[in-house]
Amino acid sequence: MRRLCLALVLSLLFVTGCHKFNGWPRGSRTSATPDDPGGVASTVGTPDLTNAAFDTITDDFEDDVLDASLWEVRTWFAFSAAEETDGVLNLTRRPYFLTRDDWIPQGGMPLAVEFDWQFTNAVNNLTVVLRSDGERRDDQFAEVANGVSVHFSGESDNVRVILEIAGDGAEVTGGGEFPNYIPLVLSPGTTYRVRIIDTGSEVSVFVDDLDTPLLVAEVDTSFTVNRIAFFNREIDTGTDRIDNVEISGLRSVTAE
Ligand SMILES: [Ca+2]
Ligand SMILES: [Ca+2]
Repeated sequence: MRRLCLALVLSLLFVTGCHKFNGWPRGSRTSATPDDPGGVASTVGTPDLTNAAFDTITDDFEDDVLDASLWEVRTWFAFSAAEETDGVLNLTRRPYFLTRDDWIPQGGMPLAVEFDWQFTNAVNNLTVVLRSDGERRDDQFAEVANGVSVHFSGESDNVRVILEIAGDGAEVTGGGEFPNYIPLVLSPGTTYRVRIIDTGSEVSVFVDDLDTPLLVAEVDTSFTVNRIAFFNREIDTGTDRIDNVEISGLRSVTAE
């Protein structure tokens, strides 16, 4: 009996030993476990303009119901949320808040995106992605895979424009004081009016002063899918509040 007990104890020790600590999983830095592995297929190419026509949409987020005719929400993590409450759109921990339709920037008909933005924690960020399929990178952060990102960093106090092709982000040369970004102090609790104009070859970013761009970035890569996505950080850094969104340009309505 004693020998049997010893064998049991030894085998238990062996089994326990097999489950030795192998380091934290890759997502542990953010406590993030993606619900979806994501895709990184590139969509570089020429957009289909067959059903595109000039249009303008607005949303003031006043009725506590997200307008499914305009928007789609993709949540990569169990804790991500995009909710229409208190008269604004609240983004928490990296949902992708996506236009349902394509908005295609063309030289003769620039795309304009405008909105009010406020964030609640000094280290939060906001990214607005143009010319995007709304797919995420296959990593633990769920940054966007494809499109042209305009990144507003409350954490680093700057604005950057980044070209993403299959998750291979490259900063785009801008026309500001610095080659790849423009410094801008961004403070939590302040409401900013943001305007982004995309001609298809140039992305101009305005904050509060809607006549003078802060940053003009040359980026002429065209994509077959041209949705617009808004998202914030995946870690728990409060909420980004978006309101009074206005988008105008060539809209290609997605079939039901
Ligand atoms: Ca609504
Ligand atoms: Ca509102």
